[in-house]
Amino acid sequence: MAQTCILIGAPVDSGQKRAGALMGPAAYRVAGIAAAIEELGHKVIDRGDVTIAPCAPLPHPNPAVHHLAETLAWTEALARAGEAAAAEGMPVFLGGDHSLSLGSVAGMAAHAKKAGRPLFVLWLDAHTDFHTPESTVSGNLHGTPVAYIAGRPGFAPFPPFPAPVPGERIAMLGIRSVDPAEKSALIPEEIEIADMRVLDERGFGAPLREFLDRVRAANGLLHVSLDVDFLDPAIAPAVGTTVPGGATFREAHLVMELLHESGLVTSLDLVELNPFLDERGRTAKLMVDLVGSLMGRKVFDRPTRSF
Ligand code: HAR
Ligand code: MN
Ligand code: MN
Ligand code: MN
Repeated sequence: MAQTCILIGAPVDSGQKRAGALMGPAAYRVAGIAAAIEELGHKVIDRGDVTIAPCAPLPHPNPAVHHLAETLAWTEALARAGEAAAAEGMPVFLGGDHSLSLGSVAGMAAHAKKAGRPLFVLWLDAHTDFHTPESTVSGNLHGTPVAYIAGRPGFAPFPPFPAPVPGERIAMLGIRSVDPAEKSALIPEEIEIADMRVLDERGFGAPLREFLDRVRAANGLLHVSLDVDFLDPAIAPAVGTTVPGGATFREAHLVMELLHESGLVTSLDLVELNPFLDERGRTAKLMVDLVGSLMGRKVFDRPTRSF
């Protein structure tokens, strides 16, 4: 089905300390993201980059937390831009570090609430990003969005999350780096975590299909958040937080192909690309290629599962 994709540049780099993620939106455009989507028969509207005004510093009781004011400003600006875009098509957020999902998913949650449909979130990441600003040790707020989305307390001065997503509507794939405070907070949650141990044994297809079946049964909206470090660093070096043992080229494409076949994806984040760390654009190009699979590129024009 032809879609209208709304590209939203989110040059956010306040959620971590390594400079360069703010070049992400430009790198995706240079790598041809619009053409890759259009050649599959979809319409693309590029809204350009969201901006924020200069911010006065905001203190936080956890002294590790840094760039709180900027991250808060991005959250509000991206939630607004995202909610507006969701009314017109499928928002695609071009990041920017993963703190942008504090805003992108807030916008999708507000949209889902108005539409009277439940929002589901698929987190494709090496990390669980389940810290709160109070629990983070690094102070990097890119490690917090899932906790915000799930409605964990401890996010002041961020606005309350519009409609917190219960754990059973969140799934994580690719997990292989979790901090102790995140682990203990995740234990009572019903978030489905397919870590690499599970994926080595079951593959990516079965756990993903189980989650997609639940989204379909609930007539849900589905937000996909794709962190570059979901991928193995051997194929995707352009990220500040590489963790060995990630998804291979084929595994990542399978995930995207299954998402396409499901017809359920209503919004997408592309996060953590740091073009300054890339090798001749290969990571940006791979991410664009994966978006192609998500939007329907296939070898033959028939569902692969009919084989
Ligand atoms: N858990 C670690 C921290 O909070 C690492 C978080 C890294 N997050 C990302 N996005 N790169 O997933 O600092
Ligand atoms: Mn992440
Ligand atoms: Mn990550
Ligand atoms: Mn970090």
